[in-house]
Amino acid sequence: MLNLVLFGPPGAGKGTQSQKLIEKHGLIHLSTGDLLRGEISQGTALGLEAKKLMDEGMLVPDEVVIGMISNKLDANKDAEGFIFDGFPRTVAQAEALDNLLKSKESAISGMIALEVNDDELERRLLERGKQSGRPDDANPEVIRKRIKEYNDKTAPVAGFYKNQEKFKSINGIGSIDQIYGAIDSVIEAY
Ligand code: B4P
Repeated sequence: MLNLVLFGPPGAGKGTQSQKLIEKHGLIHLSTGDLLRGEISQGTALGLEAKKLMDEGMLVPDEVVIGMISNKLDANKDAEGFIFDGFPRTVAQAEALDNLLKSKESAISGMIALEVNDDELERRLLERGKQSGRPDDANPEVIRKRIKEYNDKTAPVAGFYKNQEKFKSINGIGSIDQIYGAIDSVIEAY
């Protein structure tokens, strides 16, 4: 079973590369950002609560996203593996994921981190915001807040996987295909 964490700051290319990976490897794509946006578009109570935080560039509470991932793991018991995109985003989420997978006699195979500098992140997200209408991509202040949240709360998750010798970092600047090639050669080694 291949369980991959795709890691990196907002706009690093996690969602973009996940789409290519699921086509080739037949894994289930679990993006907490997409799941939360699904709740928002359905107008659920969870979605309404999440929207306020997401529009300000803040993280949604751990218990909310852990609950969503737990439900998805239960609903996909026969999966050949998962790509976790945008999760875990805190050390508490990483610990919870380890426990959820352990209870299913499984584990994370590895984390691949996409390295991209802040100026390029801001440029990409503002560009996406022009077409997507995502409120969190439209405003430079919110984008900077998201990058700060990443540095404060999410970056330490890399240490969690380094301690388990499951961390690999990749240059996230270049063409989408070049970056995909680099990710794929890491996966081949698992
Ligand atoms: P996400 O939906 O995960 O948002 P993201 O980090 O912006 O997505 P991603 O990084 O995948 O974007 P991509 O690079 O593909 O989260 C949104 C919000 O949800 C968070 O701020 C938070 O509030 C909440 N949330 C989600 N998960 C949570 C969790 N676990 N805990 C708490 N809160 C949570 O795309 C960016 C752009 O770059 C695209 O336009 C793409 O085309 C472009 N791009 C990609 N690769 C490129 C390349 N190589 N060159 C040029 N452009 C490229």
